[in-house]
Amino acid sequence: MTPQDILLIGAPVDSGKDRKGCIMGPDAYRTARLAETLVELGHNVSDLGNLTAENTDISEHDHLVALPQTVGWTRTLQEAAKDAAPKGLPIFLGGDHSLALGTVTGIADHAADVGRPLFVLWLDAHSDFHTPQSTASGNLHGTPTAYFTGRTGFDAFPAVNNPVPTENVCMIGLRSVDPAEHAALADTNVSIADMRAIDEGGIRAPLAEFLAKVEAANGLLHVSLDVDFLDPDIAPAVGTTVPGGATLREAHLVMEMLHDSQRVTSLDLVELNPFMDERGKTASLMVDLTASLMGRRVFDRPTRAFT
Ligand code: NNH
Ligand code: MN
Ligand code: MN
Ligand code: MN
Repeated sequence: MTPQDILLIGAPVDSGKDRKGCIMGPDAYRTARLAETLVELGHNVSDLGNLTAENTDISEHDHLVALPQTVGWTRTLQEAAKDAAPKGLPIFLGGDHSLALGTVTGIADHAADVGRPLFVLWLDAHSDFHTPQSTASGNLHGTPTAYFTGRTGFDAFPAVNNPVPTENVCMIGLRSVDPAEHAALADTNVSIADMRAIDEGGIRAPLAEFLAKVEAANGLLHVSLDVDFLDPDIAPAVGTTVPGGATLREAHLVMEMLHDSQRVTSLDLVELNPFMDERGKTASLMVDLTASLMGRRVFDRPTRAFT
């Protein structure tokens, strides 16, 4: 396994929805021994500590939750992502999913700097494809995929210099998509494997197809892992649980395939709400999944058949 330079970047973003608690996410990952686990796998790990959101002079919005704070986080995280990407593999320790407004657009600027296309794998129960106008909840954690693909309506936010083409985005695990998102996604080339597709054909095929595209284009790959991608029985520490999520085995297979691809260049771990966890089990599972992504395995394949 090739050792990598991994940068842990704490992003205790809690402004993307009403329910509080994701502010504790970065320290829960530290408590669950994320850094030590990655070091044991042979990687070089630097924990850069936690970021704080830039102040803005934007006013509160009557429908959107905490708009000024989320715009501030977006600015901070764009800069942090752009700074970190040339130095190694950044892992953004969330924080709610609104952090991806900043991480993905910052990484996209980096990709443009190095002249490589950026691909995004969105592992989530939700598509997060709302604009600030279409969101019914006003929760901006439901908007990052719309923002980084260049949809209009994000006037309060920094202009997106390098939108990610929708054909470079793959969403796996969807089972809660609002009508406005559904309608908007129909006009895009986003690849989608919802839970029905996974039930019928398995989780391997859509991911393999997407990874082949990344490989063919010599792309960078950003992975955004929302805790609610996972079934709430195994990952209860999230505000928006949706039954029928990915199993432990499906999730580990995704991570192992991502490792085998050697394509992942940045990662978000988002929506962990430690206040809702059961004896740290969700935080520990997220650390285990990250370990699989970074090379932990039981056997090198192919496993020898016992005769
Ligand atoms: N679609 C809903 C909304 O916009 C839920 C989004 N919640 C998430 N996204 N947890 O991953 O409010
Ligand atoms: Mn700037
Ligand atoms: Mn999400
Ligand atoms: Mn979600």
